[in-house]
Amino acid sequence: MAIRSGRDLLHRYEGNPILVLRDVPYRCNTVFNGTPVKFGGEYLMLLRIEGQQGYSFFALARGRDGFHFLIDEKPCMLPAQEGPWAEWEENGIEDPRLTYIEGKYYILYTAVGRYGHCIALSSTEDFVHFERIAIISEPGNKDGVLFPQKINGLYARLDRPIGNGVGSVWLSYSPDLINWGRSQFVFSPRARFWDSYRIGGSAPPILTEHGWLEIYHGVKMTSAGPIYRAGTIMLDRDDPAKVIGQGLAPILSPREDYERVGDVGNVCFACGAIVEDDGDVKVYYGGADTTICVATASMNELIESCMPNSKAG
Ligand code: BMA
Repeated sequence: MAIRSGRDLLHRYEGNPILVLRDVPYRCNTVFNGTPVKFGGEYLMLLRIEGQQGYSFFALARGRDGFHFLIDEKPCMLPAQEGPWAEWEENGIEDPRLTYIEGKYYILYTAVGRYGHCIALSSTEDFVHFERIAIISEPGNKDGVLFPQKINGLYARLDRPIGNGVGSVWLSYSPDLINWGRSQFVFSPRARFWDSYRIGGSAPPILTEHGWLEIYHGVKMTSAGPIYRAGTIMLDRDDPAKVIGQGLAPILSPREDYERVGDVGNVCFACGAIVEDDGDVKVYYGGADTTICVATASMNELIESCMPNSKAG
């Protein structure tokens, strides 16, 4: 497919941004990086909110159409300030990613504690009670996304450990979601490209007829600072360490004011997507670490973006 200059593959919703500071029913600094699910006939979104004291926690927003959301009166998960989790979470919890698997919703998120960033796992069945399960990485790892089904009998996740100063995306397996191993390299930043400086998983992988579609974020460093964009990569269905195809161009780049201007400018940071029955995909992302936005594409467009010869659909 031809790359049309100046146009992103994802189509922004004309009502963007869909959530901003004034939509939060209490005082805080920013709302951004939300992860969506469909639950009981509603769209729910687990959001990252940064409090005025400077660290982040989670809140829940609810809506009927995937475009209009109301944020609950109170946060749903605060970083532990005492007890065994405090050392892992006392500086905040960030960037949740929700995956439904075997009757439960699992949340992989970044726990920011006294040793740095780790990947943490919590779960919920009802979005009222949230259960902390385990810290599932050592410090220096983030962007954990859980696959929505077992692969060859094991749970699987992508993450982004920093090795060698460069963060690459890796795949790991687990028999119980707590003990992880068999780690394998998947992909790295690409020199010269829009994702040359940093990469990381964004949305939990989506199963397609061609394999696992991963919407990831890529960062280019410029003289004015980093630019965060979204892109696509296709991973083998049975062995997701094998890359089947990767888009040359991003599917979303910061262009609108709400992506350019904010606490961290020039950021489109996706944390999840909803695949609708008609094949439309709604991708939810934070704009400039200050707003929540949504943009859509058809599943076929997303597949073609990373597999130009697939003739998807
Ligand atoms: C990443 C994460 C995201 C954030 C992005 C841009 O490293 O911290 O939460 O949106 O940077 O600041």
